[in-house]
Amino acid sequence: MNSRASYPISSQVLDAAWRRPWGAAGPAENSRRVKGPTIAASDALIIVDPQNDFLPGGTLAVAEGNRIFTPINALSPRFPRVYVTRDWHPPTHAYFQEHGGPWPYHCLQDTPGAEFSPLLDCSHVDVTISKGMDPATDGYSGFAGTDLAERLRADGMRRLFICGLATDYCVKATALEGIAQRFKVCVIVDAIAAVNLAPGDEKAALEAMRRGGARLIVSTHLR
Ligand code: VGL
Ligand code: ZN
Repeated sequence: MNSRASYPISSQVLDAAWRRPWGAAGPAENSRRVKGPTIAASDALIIVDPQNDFLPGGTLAVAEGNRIFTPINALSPRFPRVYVTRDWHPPTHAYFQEHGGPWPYHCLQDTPGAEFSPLLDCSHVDVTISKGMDPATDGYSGFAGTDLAERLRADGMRRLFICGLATDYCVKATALEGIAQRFKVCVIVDAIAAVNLAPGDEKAALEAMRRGGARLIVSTHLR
């Protein structure tokens, strides 16, 4: 597969993602000597669903969700354009358990659970994209039913650096759809976190993104 050939470091980053070397103190593996991509004028940072309901205390909490904010807040001032998506559901959405779907109520429009986490520094966000409004589709991808692709193209963006929540749903769907939309896609593994309904979900999602052509990177490798 040429994704592997073009990105020789990717398998090391995948290993690092299982071992989770990033902690408060910062890991030896995150040495600046490792060369990651250099941020360019056509690079977009896409922050997926950094919302209260996906964080500890929320209705669909990702256990390790809060760890994404240190790397995200450090990166956002360095990108030429920053896009944030938000899950923005009507209560009638078919995938809520109340209507026979898989999920508890979360990110209902105009509720505190749908607000961005106070841990997110929003001062460098250029564009907010709302998704998941159509009650008939899952709306996991930031591209689903939105004008994200058009906005990115109009802004001259060609490569997407994806972070946020959750690895196994909206991050994965957004990364794979970004590739399908002909963008280059990098996923920042220390700036995402998984729901892990089943224990292997996170690993499977990372592998699916890599197989699909996404480059997995660590935030501190970016130059
Ligand atoms: C998400 C489940 C339901 C996500 C959104 O942001 O990953 N997951 N809605
Ligand atoms: Zn949702």
